[in-house]
Amino acid sequence: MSGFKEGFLWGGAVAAHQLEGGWQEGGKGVSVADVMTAGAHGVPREITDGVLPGKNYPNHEAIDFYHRYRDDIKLFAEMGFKCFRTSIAWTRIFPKGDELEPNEAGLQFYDDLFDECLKHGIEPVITLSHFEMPFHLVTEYGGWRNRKLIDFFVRFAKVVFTRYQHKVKYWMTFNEINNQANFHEDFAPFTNSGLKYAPGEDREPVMFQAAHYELVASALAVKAGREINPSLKIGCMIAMCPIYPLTCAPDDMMMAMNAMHRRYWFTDVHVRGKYPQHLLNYFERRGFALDITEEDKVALTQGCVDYIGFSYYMSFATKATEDNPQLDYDESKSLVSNPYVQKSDWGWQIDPVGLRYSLNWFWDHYQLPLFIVENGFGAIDVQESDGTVNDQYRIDYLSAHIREMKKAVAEDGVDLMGYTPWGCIDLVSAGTGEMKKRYGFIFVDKDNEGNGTLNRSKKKSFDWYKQVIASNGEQL
Ligand code: P53
Repeated sequence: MSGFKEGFLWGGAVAAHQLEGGWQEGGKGVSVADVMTAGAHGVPREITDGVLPGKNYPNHEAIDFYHRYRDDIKLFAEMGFKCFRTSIAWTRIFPKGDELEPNEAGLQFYDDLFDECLKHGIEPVITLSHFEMPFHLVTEYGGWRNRKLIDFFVRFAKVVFTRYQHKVKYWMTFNEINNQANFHEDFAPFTNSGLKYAPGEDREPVMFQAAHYELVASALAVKAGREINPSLKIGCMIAMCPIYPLTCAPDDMMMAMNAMHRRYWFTDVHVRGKYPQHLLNYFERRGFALDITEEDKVALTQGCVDYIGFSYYMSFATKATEDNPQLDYDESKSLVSNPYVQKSDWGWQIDPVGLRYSLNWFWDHYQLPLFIVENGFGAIDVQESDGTVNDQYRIDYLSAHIREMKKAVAEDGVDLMGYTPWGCIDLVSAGTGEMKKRYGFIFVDKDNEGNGTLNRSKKKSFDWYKQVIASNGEQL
């Protein structure tokens, strides 16, 4: 017996901005993803002041899913997908973000998309905000540093919950809300929260403030969703990269514990509806005066999530150093290489056992159903002359992770709802903007410069994953 429950949600995951394209179709507004150029491993994506001529913005066309989704969903159905995780581009519904009335053409697009999924027996799993908030909310309001964004987000959430309540049961509020724990770099603050920092600005309290407004917005959305339809299941979405101590030295262990505190407190607030004491003490020690009202605190307790969605790609490691007596975690400086695991071409540490550990960690802490909504191997695929792609390395990566996931369920008793590998069809990388960092079971003919036919073809992993689903995880 594999241990995966009946109705286990096997599927695949994507996000609107990384595959749809059609960046100006149907009245869509400019999102934060539309003003990011292509980078590469070690070369950050440039965040430009609006859309500038002569720059390469890979998300504008992406893989043109906007026009090709019917054929793509047919391929997902052929693999036997039970569910398909994507996001609703906020800018299709509220092009600028602060309008009072939604854009009907955008709403209709997702009606059609969800109908197409349901026609094939595929259940849509929807993220509300996946690195694609309206750019207007950045230029006009300063992104999530502004409390007004709570209202804009909740309006958006209510509109889509109401409209799609009979088509979509599973929702998540903010994708990888905890990426912004890495506030020293520019990428996560901008993609998570539309934050651009002034030179020399004290970034950390701004990050905590933005995250707080998002957590309040998430809680209010959960509450509203339940009022609209009590059968909706609304979760959070956390980027899980468990942080190991480099050695068993007690200070290394404490450093790892502090690091986990600093990256995963977001889950405490989503699940328990309140801040952990260690974080409140930290705010006090650092003298951060945050705008957290009594009303906010009530809202947080009333919008606790139904399940925990999370991504898992890699584990991290850290160690204590003498110049850091308080053992504070700074994600841009505190990570060290783990000598026991291999790395991908993009330096991501490959650690299938870390997935079993993560499942247990979440389960031990929160006892809420878990949903692995991203996992996968970004790699350079080579198309043979006959068009095939022999991506055995991807099969090896995914099967090793599914084996560990199976142990977590069958041996450790974790409650797992489903598994949706990331980028089930090749798409634009979020971190680098590249096409060449591929995750798919389906190859898309397009390169980093935007050349290619956009034709789709099956990789070796396509048939492999089909058999995994058909056997409910027995045949790996
Ligand atoms: P890419 C960092 C660490 C873990 C997951 O990432 C991350 C990131 C941000 O890059 O993002 C998630 O495309 C995210 C997806 C993204 C996917 O992982 O950089 O939810 O949007 O595409 C893979 O290789």
